[in-house]
Amino acid sequence: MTNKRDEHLPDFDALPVKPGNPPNSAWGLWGEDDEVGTLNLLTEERVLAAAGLVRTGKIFALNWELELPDPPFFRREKLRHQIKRMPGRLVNEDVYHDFNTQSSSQWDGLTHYGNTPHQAFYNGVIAADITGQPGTRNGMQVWARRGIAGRGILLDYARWAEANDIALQPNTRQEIPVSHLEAVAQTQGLTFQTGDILVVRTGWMKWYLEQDQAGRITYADQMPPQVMGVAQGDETLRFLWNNHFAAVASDNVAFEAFPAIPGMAPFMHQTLLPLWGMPIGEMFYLEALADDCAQDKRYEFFMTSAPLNKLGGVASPPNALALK
Ligand code: UVW
Repeated sequence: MTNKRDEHLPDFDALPVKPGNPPNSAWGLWGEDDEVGTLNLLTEERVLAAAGLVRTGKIFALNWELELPDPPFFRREKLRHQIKRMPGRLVNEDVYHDFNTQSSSQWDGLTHYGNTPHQAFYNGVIAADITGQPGTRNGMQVWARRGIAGRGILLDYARWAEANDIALQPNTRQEIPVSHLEAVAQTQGLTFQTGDILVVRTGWMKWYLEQDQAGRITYADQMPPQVMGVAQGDETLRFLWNNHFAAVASDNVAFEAFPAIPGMAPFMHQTLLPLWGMPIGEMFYLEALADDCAQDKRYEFFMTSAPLNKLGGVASPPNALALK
């Protein structure tokens, strides 16, 4: 699988960008003070080109219901919604209680995971820099003010696996290897481009939606949940970095297979977020988009996302749209 490279970016094996920085780190590539990481790849030219992918006017909204999954995983808070009725007026307001941005569809932001060996977040930010107060570093307000838009590409792994007699076990930590991702892209006629937003439909959410409430409770009771996802390890890191994706997202709980196995490949969150500044999207609702892509055989689209403008926010509902 070739990538249409149109600018000089270091290869994975040439990382770190600056000697002395953590291995595999891109710190400094977009400036010492940069707070948006690989979103820098969403240049005006790329956004403009991606907008040209809108041909039918169809819109696919990628947030899952805020009430799902139910119960949330990792014992995270379950959103409670109060409709506040204004006394004496025919007027209502929303009040959200226990709104944990990690409980449903989300972008993991650059303060969600640090890199444990180096005790640092993206671009060397340390825990003490993350205050949630004016001057706080790497918070969601930066992405929110910038906005996210570009060429989204869907790899419908679940459909490809079914067509290739590969049995899916979404409630296990079944790994999707790079060779399969590349085979899906080839089957779908996709060539990766620098700055693509990679969206992988693993089949996890389809499986989850088929479970009854008792099954959902049993599954969420596992600590941690077993989740099918992209394989952990250097081969995947090399694939993600060398294709220079601006962000990655999937329909599952962690993008990567979960949990990580101690002594085996490290949890990739600790590279993507703190070393590259690469947003990780989780539990994106991809079912309707995937059906449409299968129908018209177009797996590329204009993708937009407006994260919550919250000072110091760690994560956000993606509020992402795929426009075709
Ligand atoms: C995991 O760490 C598994 O997922 P999240 O990014 O939601 O914390």
